[in-house]
Amino acid sequence: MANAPESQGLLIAAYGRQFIVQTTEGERLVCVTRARNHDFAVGDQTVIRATGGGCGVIETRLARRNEFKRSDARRTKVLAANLDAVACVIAPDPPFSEALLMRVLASAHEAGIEPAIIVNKSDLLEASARIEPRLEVYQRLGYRLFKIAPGPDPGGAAQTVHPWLAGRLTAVVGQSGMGKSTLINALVPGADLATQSISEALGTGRHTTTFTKAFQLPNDGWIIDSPGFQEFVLGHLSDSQLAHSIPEIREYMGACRFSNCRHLEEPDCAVRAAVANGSIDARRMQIWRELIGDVRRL
Ligand SMILES: Nc1nc2c(ncn2[C@@H]2O[C@H](COP(=O)(O)OP(=O)(O)OP(=O)(O)O)[C@@H](O)[C@H]2O)c(=O)[nH]1
Ligand SMILES: [Mg+2]
Ligand SMILES: [Zn+2]
Repeated sequence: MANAPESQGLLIAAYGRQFIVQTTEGERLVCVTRARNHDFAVGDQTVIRATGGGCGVIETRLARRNEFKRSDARRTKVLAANLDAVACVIAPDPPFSEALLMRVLASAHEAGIEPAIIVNKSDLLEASARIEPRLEVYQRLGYRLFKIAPGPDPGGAAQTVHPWLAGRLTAVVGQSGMGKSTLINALVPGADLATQSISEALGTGRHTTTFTKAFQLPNDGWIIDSPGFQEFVLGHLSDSQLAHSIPEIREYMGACRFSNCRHLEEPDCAVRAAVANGSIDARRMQIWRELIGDVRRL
């Protein structure tokens, strides 16, 4: 079918090596790629060739405006491309990892993508009260926070986040069990995503969502569901990119004795001085030490 006409489309879902592309005419095609070229992600603008029967081949993609990435020990993975925003979903229960949250925010910052923190399960009042002091740290740092309960109150959740999502391409990311798919079900009528059952939630961290998929929002814009993660390595960032991506460290840029100060053991470190006098949150600084160790290892 080498001479079937080419068309352009948005890559809206990735199931391993199979993709779904929505063409500019609104048709959805199940697509494969050419041999050895798997460099595609949800959010890519692709050039495809229909092969009949609702199928197609992705020939190439247009240059990306940005890439939202995470690494593991072996490689760097593009989770989604051409994003306007990344929403990191956390919840009071199961407990969220603040280290993972910081990593997601750093990765978004480095890619030039606007972040927000979505705090799910606000109906769990006692557990929510326990995480409140930590949330205030993030609010003070200037991050946008939404507190919602898409489980019991889908309508309220949709109303709260919709203005921020409207007209944009947003990826929803975070640990397993935080309620990402529950939120998308609240936002997209008919999305009908499987969510974790109570018995699974008590199990050993199994992920319910296993694919990355974009859904069209009713009032314009797209939202991407993604599988939960337990690890989010920033091996693709240099020490200085990492430092730039942490707002309170960025603020002290150039104030330490050494210009390449890593704020660990170095003498005359302005960042550690700020931690000592309480202007920088100590818990975040502890996570910083883990982060910089991570990058060095890779
Ligand atoms: N109490 C309460 N529970 C919620 C809320 N939102 C989601 N849940 C529950 O949290 C569990 C996990 O929800 P999911 O939407 O499957 O979580 P997920 O983030 O998509 O998980 P993965 O797909 O594994 O990454 C389910 O049992 C939901 O019913 C909420 O607002 N309040
Ligand atoms: Mg899910
Ligand atoms: Zn320093």
